Amino acid sequence: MRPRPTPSATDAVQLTMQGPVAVIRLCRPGKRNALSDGLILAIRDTFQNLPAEARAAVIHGEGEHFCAGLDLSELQERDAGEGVHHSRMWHNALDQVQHGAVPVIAALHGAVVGGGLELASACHIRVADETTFFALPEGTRGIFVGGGGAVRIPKLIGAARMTDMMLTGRVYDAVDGERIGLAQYLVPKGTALDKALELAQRIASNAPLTNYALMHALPRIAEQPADHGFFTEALMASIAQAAPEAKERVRAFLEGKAAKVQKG
Ligand code: 1HE
Repeated sequence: MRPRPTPSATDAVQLTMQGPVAVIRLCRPGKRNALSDGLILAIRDTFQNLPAEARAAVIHGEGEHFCAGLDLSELQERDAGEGVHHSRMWHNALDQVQHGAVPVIAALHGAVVGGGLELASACHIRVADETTFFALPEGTRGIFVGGGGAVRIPKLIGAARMTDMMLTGRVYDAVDGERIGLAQYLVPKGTALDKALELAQRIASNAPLTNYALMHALPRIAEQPADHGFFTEALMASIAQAAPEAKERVRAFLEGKAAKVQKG
């Protein structure tokens, strides 16, 4: 078995804090933020070790593209066992994104392709600017998704659309990507990061237990048979509403001290 790769200076992920929001930047623009083993491990380590004060996170890419997917220059001949371990390494890293400490928003622009789309689909919200395009070139390259895309992408757009993307190399532009559910927000060129930061600040002000329920309980409830789902929902609802913070927030509304719901 090949030695375990480690992040190097060229596989950089930069972490900065903007108040309670952790801003994570893929810094490999020369290679279009292609995901080398080192970069995948750097992403894993960054999400595993977020500062305790982080309440939400934003991930974005330096340069003209969010991410060009798997670093194809590392795609050497692997035997079946090594291939399984490599894919499981990606699963482990992207699990830190999806099931880490805080909700994660992907700020997308340019190419969001292959493993880049797998990374984006592990995030909780995707904001795409007008330059964004989505593709799964694995089919063209003679390979298959291996970073959790087969599980996560059909949940966003359905298996039929993913099959089409992989069989035909279909590329969705930002408008169609938002329409089919690859992104939840479509914004003007160059503004995805600002929009993602605005959303993250808002998310960071939620009760942490509500955010936790949305990250950890909702996806599991959605997979459960209805009867189990209703029961799990009741448990989660009761835990959330019993928290002192929930009581304070509800009291503030009833006393006219909290914001009303406003038309968008
Ligand atoms: C790369 C990669 C890469 C760029 N691995 N080196 N992903 C793909 O099949 C997408 C391949 N990339 C592209 O189609 C294009 O590069 C882009 C549309 C993303 C950007 O185009 P462009 O014109 O801005 O850049 P470029 O000139 O193509 O690339 C600049 C450099 O980045 C160049 O290297 P250089 O040394 O010649 O300067 C490229 O070789 C390099 N580069 N993309 C390695 N992906 C867990 S399984 C997941 C499976 C997959 O993700 S498969 C899909 C892989």
